[in-house]
Amino acid sequence: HPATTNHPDRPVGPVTDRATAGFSGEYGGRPAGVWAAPGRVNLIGEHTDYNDGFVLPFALPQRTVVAAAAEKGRRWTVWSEQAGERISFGRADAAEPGRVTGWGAYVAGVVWALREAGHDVPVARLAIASDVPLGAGLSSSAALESAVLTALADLGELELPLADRPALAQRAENGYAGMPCGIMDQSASLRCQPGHALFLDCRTLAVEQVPFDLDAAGLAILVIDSHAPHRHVGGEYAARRTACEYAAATLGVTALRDIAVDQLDSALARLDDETVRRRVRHVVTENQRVLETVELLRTGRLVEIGPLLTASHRSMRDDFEITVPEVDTAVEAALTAGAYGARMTGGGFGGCVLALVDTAAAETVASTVTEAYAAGGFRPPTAFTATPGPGAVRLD
Ligand code: GAF
Repeated sequence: HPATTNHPDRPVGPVTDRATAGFSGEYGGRPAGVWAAPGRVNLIGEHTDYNDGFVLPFALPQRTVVAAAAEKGRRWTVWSEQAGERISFGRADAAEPGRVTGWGAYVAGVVWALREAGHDVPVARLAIASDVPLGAGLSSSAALESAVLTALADLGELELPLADRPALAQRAENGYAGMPCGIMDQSASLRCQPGHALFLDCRTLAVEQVPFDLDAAGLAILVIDSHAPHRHVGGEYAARRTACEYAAATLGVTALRDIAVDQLDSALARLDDETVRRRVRHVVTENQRVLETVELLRTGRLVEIGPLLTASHRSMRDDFEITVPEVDTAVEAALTAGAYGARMTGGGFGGCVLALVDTAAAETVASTVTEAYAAGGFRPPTAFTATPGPGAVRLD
């Protein structure tokens, strides 16, 4: 993928080679296999997944790679290039959430979730390298879970249909790592296909691969990493989720998905808290924007999704209140520079902005954002263009 500006501190060499070399360096010999799972950007549909709603992510070219081999011992051993350390854990650790913490919790969590689901997980040695930026809202944790899950499923020849995998990876994160996320990121990392966005109904888990051929249309998605320090991410995320669940219970529905956009006003009239009303308005209108975006993409009207992206951003800013000045600045600067639409992507409170632009305009949009950052006194952003890549795969 053409980088508009390079990510700083990126290790040298292809990520696959780094994982394989890491395996040989740490354990000796060759891995039995190499697996990869991508980070994602979400085109539209934010904070809708845990409301049983709709999302439309696509897989990034940046991936997390696991080189691994089953082994006879009793402990899983895991080396991470990004963490610069090697950890190990046994069955008892993998049986009890909280015993492995930090980045290792995502690996132990996958072993835990698989075992809880009754699978005979092979003990293994793993070496992990990644190009997915950490803490940028591009789902580095889902990429890690998905790569490890895919590796262990193959090594153990586990009977595990693709459609069932995202829920297991999500369970690792909810139940072991302790983050109450929805199912979008793991679904994206595991189920996306090149050239397509993944339209996922988070209630039924039905998927539709929606064509999203940016190259053919002369368009690009510019991903701008705001580098805003993440503030209160975990607590704020959980608070949004609680507000949505409270609203659904008050309205007598299973989830906010059950409120259609033409029922919004009457639903709002039955809620007495202004903050809760705003949260509901975001979720209900956001679901509708996803449906409209999918409809446009099905008929190849890519440029026309721009206003929906921007409306999504304003809804996150004003109603869901999950943006920060850096991402608001990036969105407005991108629009000023001619983007068709722009929005923050991911859970919020920092992270990345995506902008739909003419390929030829990507550089200009990126530099306009950089200038706006300088004027605002923010740390410089970084940016790259992304086209939809593949979901989790075995590489070797
Ligand atoms: C984070 C979560 F992990 C997802 O499940 C989703 O809720 C997203 O925030 C917001 O749309 O990425």
